[in-house]
Amino acid sequence: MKCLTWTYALAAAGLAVAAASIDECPGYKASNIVEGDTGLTADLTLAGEACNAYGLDLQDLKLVVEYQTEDRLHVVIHDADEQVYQVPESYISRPESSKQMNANAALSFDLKQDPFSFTIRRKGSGEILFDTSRQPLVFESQFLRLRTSLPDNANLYGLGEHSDPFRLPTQDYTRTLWNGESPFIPRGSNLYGSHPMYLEHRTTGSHGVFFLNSNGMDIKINTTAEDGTFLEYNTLGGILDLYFLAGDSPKNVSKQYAEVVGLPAMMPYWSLGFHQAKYGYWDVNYLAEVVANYSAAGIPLEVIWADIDYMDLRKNFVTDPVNFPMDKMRELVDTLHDRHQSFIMMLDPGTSTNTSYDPYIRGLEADAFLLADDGSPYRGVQWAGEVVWPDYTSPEGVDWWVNEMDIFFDPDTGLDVDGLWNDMNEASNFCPDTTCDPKKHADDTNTPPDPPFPGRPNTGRPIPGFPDSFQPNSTALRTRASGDKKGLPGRDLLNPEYRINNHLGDISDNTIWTNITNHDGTSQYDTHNMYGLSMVKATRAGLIKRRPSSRPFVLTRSTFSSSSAYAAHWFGDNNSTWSDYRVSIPQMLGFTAVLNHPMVGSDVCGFNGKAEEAMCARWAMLGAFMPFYRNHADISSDFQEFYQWPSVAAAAKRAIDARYHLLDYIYTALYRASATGVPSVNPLFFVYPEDEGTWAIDTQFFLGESILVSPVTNDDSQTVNFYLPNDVFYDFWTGDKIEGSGAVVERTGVAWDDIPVHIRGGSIIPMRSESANTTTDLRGNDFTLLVAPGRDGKARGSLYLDDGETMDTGGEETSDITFEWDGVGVRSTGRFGYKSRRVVEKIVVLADEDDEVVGSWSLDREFDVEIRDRGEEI
Ligand SMILES: *[C@@H]1O[C@H](CO)[C@@H](O)[C@H](O)[C@H]1NC(C)=O
Ligand SMILES: *[C@@H]1O[C@H](CO)[C@@H](O)[C@H](O)[C@H]1NC(C)=O
Ligand SMILES: *[C@@H]1O[C@H](CO)[C@@H](O)[C@H](O)[C@H]1NC(C)=O
Ligand SMILES: *[C@@H]1O[C@H](CO)[C@@H](O)[C@H](O)[C@H]1NC(C)=O
Ligand SMILES: *[C@@H]1O[C@H](CO)[C@@H](O)[C@H](O)[C@H]1NC(C)=O
Ligand SMILES: *[C@@H]1O[C@H](CO)[C@@H](O)[C@H](O)[C@H]1NC(C)=O
Ligand SMILES: *[C@@H]1O[C@H](CO)[C@@H](O)[C@H](O)[C@H]1NC(C)=O
Ligand SMILES: *[C@@H]1O[C@H](CO)[C@@H](O)[C@H](O)[C@H]1NC(C)=O
Ligand SMILES: CC(=O)N[C@H]1CO[C@H](CO)[C@@H](O)[C@@H]1O
Repeated sequence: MKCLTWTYALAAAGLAVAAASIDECPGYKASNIVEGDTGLTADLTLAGEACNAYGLDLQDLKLVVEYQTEDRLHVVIHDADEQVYQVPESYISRPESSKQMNANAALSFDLKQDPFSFTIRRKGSGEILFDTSRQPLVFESQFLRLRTSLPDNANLYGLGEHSDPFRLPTQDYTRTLWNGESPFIPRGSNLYGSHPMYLEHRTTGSHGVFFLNSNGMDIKINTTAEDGTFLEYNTLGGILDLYFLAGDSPKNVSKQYAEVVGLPAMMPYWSLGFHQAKYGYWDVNYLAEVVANYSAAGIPLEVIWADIDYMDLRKNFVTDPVNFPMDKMRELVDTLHDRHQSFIMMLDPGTSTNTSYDPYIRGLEADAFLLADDGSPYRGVQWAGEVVWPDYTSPEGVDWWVNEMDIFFDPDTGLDVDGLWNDMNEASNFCPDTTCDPKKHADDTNTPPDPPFPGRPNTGRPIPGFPDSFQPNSTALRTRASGDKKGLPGRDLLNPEYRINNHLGDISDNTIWTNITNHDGTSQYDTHNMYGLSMVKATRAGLIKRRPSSRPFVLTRSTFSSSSAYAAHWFGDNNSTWSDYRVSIPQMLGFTAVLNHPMVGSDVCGFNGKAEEAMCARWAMLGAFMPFYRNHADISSDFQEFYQWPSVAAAAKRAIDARYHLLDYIYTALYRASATGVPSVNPLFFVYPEDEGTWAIDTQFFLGESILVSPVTNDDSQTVNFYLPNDVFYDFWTGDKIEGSGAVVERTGVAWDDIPVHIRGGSIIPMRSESANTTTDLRGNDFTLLVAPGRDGKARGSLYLDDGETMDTGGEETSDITFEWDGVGVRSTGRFGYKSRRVVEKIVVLADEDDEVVGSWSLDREFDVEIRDRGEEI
């Protein structure tokens, strides 16, 4: 192995190294620049005296630039020895590179040698998109800094998870990325997930920048007199691994990001139904009663959820023998299935250390858990009291988890669940900090103490002797070093000198301590933000093992870039307030449009606190137009099922009725997202990128690309002012035509069971002609095509059909049908692999006088139907 850099060697030898201020950091000098047809490499050398501001400056770095596709440029700056931690492929596999000839690329990379900086430009226009020249690069053992200059008041989106405006502030703003338990989704803070991806929109187009780095970080966005507007990454480690995405339409940025991190998983059809959950459904009878009460109220319920209440003393994989006895739970699940309803249960990562708990004993034998420095399982406190946590990145951890799922969810002897819910996976630890004694803390907080903890053989906590990590070459020119990319030795993994702005305090507070080593030799310090990602990968694997041909459904609280390939996401423990009702829209837009996460939603009516009737009615309607639609509340909150208030029940019925009419339209939007990476829900500027009036809007959205939703957002109000782009729209409820002029429209007297929804002219919406009480019944209904002609008199739309549940049919048994209206008739073309017995039974053309034609057009093959007289239209 090569020598460490000199400063590093000094410090490792215990010699004092002087620290200077960050402003005195010398930057780097580039040399040995080798340009090839598909990229470039260079050596970077520290350009002066080390500043050692928040760690030790690394002397020698390598720059590797690769033109990966026409639209994607990859820039990596890593330590020459490749010892510094890099995100392992086991979490996120890297995209294929087609190794584009530099000459064909949409972006260009230019380098300044001394001091080293670089710019990314759009070829053609020469417009600069990213420019690091205003500040020297800092690359230290526990701190990296890179700043890019931006246009004044840049339009930036993404960098989730947060509860801030969709278009991010450009003044005095810090986006901290460090996954943590975040009750009440505080504004301006780190929340449950980390996605270092932003989209910037300009009059000249959109581009994206994805920083593939899992370390804790502060991303500072600010505007100062000297420097104008800038964005600055301040991260606690890892390497600089940047993907530049050329766009230039906003939607193309979304697709290009999906190409990097992977396409989202397709959801089962049933998961688009309405879901009900609550922490505090205290026995199996109660679950059944909620289901029955929904039926009695005539409100369609698709899925009932069991929170941790079902567990025996809050332990995964065991039901409470008194309140949720297994035989009765099995009966519940069978009954739900007979009624065409589904059942989802919670699984937390924290695993009880109770010695009479078989899953724990099996996990110990399997070496499934994260280990402390003495080789015993690392312990903390979670719902089950003293717990250990699986290492989901290790084969031992995954196999153990999948096996426990196999046993507990065995359809013949256990619970035949339809989907799973992964919570507390940031990971949350009720031990507040590194002074916490888990047993004592569990005692003090009245979590029953466990019997004495058994010793287990000291495995020596080895850092496994991996061969040089194999990575798909990110450039043909890349040279490989001897390092294992698992992290520099000698770092302070608990208290790095640079303090990120974590709302929970130190980086080890309320989570798995960051000095814990994973089975693969990496540290929680580096991989913390991906714990939830590793958990959902294992949970999905477990679901696939038990039903290999069924599309799994997993819901997760914690996410990282690429989680959508495995799970849906809800926005965590919000509050029952108007503010959190409103903020669910920017939260959704961040995830669907920028972060490649199409299946998302918030806890409808709010999780914490008491839901007010009027707010819950509004939220019931808004939630129905979001991809994931679930009412959920805390144990300490009042019951807030929609049937609790007549007005809310009325709103929910109307909303669910509309949602179910539109369910195949929504399903098609999710299919499109999973097949191509385009958003399931679009901000207005994704559809009207040139209209500046749309850029900051985050109280309205397009479900898919054609359904404009403009809810009342003010507290207790019946008035809404919403923006209508310069285009033609049709009221979804009445069919009335309304000409938009790129201005705000006021709507008063919006009843509690109403929500303004418009169809964008130029669209054809495939709808089920009738709604139903379950999605199974819904699939038995025929279709109506709603044609909403645009200003040019034309319209188009599409419909994706499959059986709703089979995995990977390879497209053969699916249909993807395009409908086109030319002013005279509707024509259908496309792929017709799904043999449906349902037909299009009606075509309605919205106009000043609606045309309506009844027939029976098969969805198994093309049709061409004339609706208006050829002479009648222009
Ligand atoms: C933004 O810049 C101002 C002026 O220099 C400074 O006072 C403030 O701390 C900066 N904010 C952040 C988040 O860095
Ligand atoms: C978007 O990407 C497609 C290729 O996927 C390309 O044909 C099209 O020109 C791009 N459009 C814009 C506006 O970037
Ligand atoms: C179901 O409805 C009955 C009758 O209104 C009510 O007494 C009961 O509390 C409800 N149960 C649940 C679980 O909501
Ligand atoms: C992590 O830090 C804690 C608190 O200082 C210490 O007790 C523990 O031994 C350390 N664990 C490891 C694995 O280094
Ligand atoms: C361990 O679990 C068993 C079975 O649920 C329970 O009876 C016992 O009280 C638990 N022990 C502790 C220390 O919590
Ligand atoms: C990576 O590059 C090296 C050096 O050019 C070459 O020997 C190796 O075959 C490449 N591997 C792949 C997977 O392209
Ligand atoms: C949560 O909402 C309740 C009303 O339901 C309110 O009283 C409380 O102040 C809110 N808490 C926070 C932290 O916003
Ligand atoms: C749904 O169920 C209610 C009773 O719970 C019934 O009145 C209604 O007709 C059903 N709707 C459909 C479409 O089957
Ligand atoms: C904790 C938190 O973020 N609370 C928010 C709740 O809603 C109010 C407005 O109603 C916000 O001002 C708070 O920031």
